[in-house]
Amino acid sequence: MKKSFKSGYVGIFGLPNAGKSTLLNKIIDFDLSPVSKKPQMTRNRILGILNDSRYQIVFVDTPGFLDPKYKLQKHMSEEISKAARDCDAGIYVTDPVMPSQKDISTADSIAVPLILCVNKIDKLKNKGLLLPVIDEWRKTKEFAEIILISALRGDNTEKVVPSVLELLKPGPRYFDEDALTDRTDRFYSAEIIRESCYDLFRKEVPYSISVVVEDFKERYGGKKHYIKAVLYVERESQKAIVIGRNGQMIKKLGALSREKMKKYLERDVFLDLSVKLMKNWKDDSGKISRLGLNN
Ligand SMILES: Nc1nc2c(ncn2[C@@H]2O[C@H](COP(=O)(O)OP(=O)(O)OP(=O)(O)O)[C@@H](O)[C@H]2O)c(=O)[nH]1
Ligand SMILES: [Mg+2]
Repeated sequence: MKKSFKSGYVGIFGLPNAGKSTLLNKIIDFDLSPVSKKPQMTRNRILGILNDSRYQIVFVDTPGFLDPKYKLQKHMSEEISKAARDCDAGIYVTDPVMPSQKDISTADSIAVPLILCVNKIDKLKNKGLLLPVIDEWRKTKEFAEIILISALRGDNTEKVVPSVLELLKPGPRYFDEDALTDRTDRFYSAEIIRESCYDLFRKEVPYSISVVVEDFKERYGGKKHYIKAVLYVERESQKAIVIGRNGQMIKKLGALSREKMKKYLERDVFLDLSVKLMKNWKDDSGKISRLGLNN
């Protein structure tokens, strides 16, 4: 390996819904981390690895910062703290508006060198409105760089990696050259189902769902995957919503998830979904752990 080979862990931080996962997916050019219109999509740290002959950057997508109100959110906050502790540099993603006190204090709480990505600039008709926003951020914290981006459209996202590389030191390759993530296909299959739940269900329902893949097998010489997953809900009433009248909703959920899984796994998928009740799991550390959310 050449001496100048660079590597490092780079956390992607920000408030819920800022576009962190969208940015990660854009950088690694793969729909790895689930994205939703609704906040609090990401619950665990997700690694997205960018490989090149000159570097390996391990991006760490994190849940959005929030004040934890129940045990699951406490777990999400711990995921952020772990990522912040372990990374060499960070990207802070924010909306293209005047930063709130929460946004400022959150960015300030991260100790590693940070690049500020002001995201969603496609939403602004008048880019001049960004000048006071940038000024405000400059006053509050010293960033290694400020980049105005649209993670969704890919505007200026090509500037992110070169800026990150400026902050990284020579280092080893932590993962295989062809690795994209440290998580298994099994993990992502559960995430795809959860993402589809955010698409289909309203109000508190998607937040009350946890997905466990109980069986994940290759069939027909690897041509097809058999995936058996259970959706755990917190209340009996939610079970009825997820199943829907005559099983309509769970059928819809199965069809939507299966399409995304086929794309992700590049295989045909047989998906077996069921719904079970696990009372108030979101506020019970033991249950959160049994659901595999602590991994
Ligand atoms: N218009 C616009 N929308 C964006 C952009 N980037 C992300 N979004 C949208 O913002 C929403 C949230 O995106 P995510 O990537 O899930 O945000 P996140 O920060 O990972 O959210 P959490 O995981 O819940 O903290 C989705 O509907 C995205 O499509 C952007 O550049 N422009
Ligand atoms: Mg996310």
